[in-house]
Amino acid sequence: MRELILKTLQQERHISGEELGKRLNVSRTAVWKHINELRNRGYKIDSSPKLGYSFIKSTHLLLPEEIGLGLNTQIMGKHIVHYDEVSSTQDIAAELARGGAAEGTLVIAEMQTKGRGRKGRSWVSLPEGGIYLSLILRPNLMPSQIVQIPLIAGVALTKAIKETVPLQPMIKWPNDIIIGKKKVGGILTEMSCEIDGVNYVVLGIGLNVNIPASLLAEQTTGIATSLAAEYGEHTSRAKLVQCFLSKFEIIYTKFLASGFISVRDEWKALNNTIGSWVKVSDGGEEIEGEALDIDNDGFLLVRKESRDISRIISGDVSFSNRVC
Ligand code: BT5
Repeated sequence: MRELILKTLQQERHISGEELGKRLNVSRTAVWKHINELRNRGYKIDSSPKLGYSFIKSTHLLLPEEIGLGLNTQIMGKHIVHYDEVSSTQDIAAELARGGAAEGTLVIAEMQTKGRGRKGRSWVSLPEGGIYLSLILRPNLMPSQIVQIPLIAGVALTKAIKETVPLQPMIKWPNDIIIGKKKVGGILTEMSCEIDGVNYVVLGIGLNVNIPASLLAEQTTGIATSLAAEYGEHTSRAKLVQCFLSKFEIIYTKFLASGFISVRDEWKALNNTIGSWVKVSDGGEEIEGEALDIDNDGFLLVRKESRDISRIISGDVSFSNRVC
């Protein structure tokens, strides 16, 4: 109902409580309660006896109604759960998934106290400046194919950023979004599975949007950047989330139907890894060589100095100045 009220308020310049109630088939008192709730959530809505209610300004929070309004997806983000603060959106989403939440359920928070990356690393999650979201997926895939999900999510996220802000982000294999040499976003995929099938996947996205460069530098030892630091202007996080969900839905549908091969060319067009001299470590062994290509399963192909080619499923990439 709040979403419908907002939509109507944004369409009309002014509207009385009575007319709003009539259109949405609720009482004037119910309208008044919803308007107050919207005001409490940061929306600016004026009211006057002559003109009725007037919509002045949206909230800056990533509220479900703010993301839902104008979202053109069929599955992704059709159910949204919003928190001001959580330990990690991944944990909440996993709990919901275990309880049977539908594919596309989105958990989003203004900040996280224990945001995490891969291999137990932490993700710096500052209040109201970033996007911290987890999306529940229920793909009919083998567990071994789940490593491809961060790759396709990277394509969706990079495309969404490019469409929203005049910047040139790139994907660093396997799960980083980079602008220049700094990291602006990261992707984390966690799953629950049996030997022969996947129960659910939680796809986590962290993106530094409106966080000042100075704050990030303090917290991430200079390796991170934000859209605001690069572009110099504030970006609507809600628009960016909408855009990501819509792009992700298209790419995910294609991926489920035809595999990573159907997204591979788009991935290649957006990545900064292939063609570079890289060191890839997976915690133990380190492989150094030229990143030649990504194969149809999402593995990175690295040609070592010995000319042998390694096929790498996951790891951390660092670049060296050496020319291939
Ligand atoms: C990632 O891990 O890049 C995946 C990050 C996923 C975060 C999202 S937020 C919503 C959801 N809920 C969660 O709890 N997590 C997901 P990894 O490749 O392991 O990179 C982690 C490394 O990135 C850290 O060790 C730092 O070096 C760096 N880092 C940490 N916070 C950062 C930030 N805000 N911006 C850029 N780099 C950061």
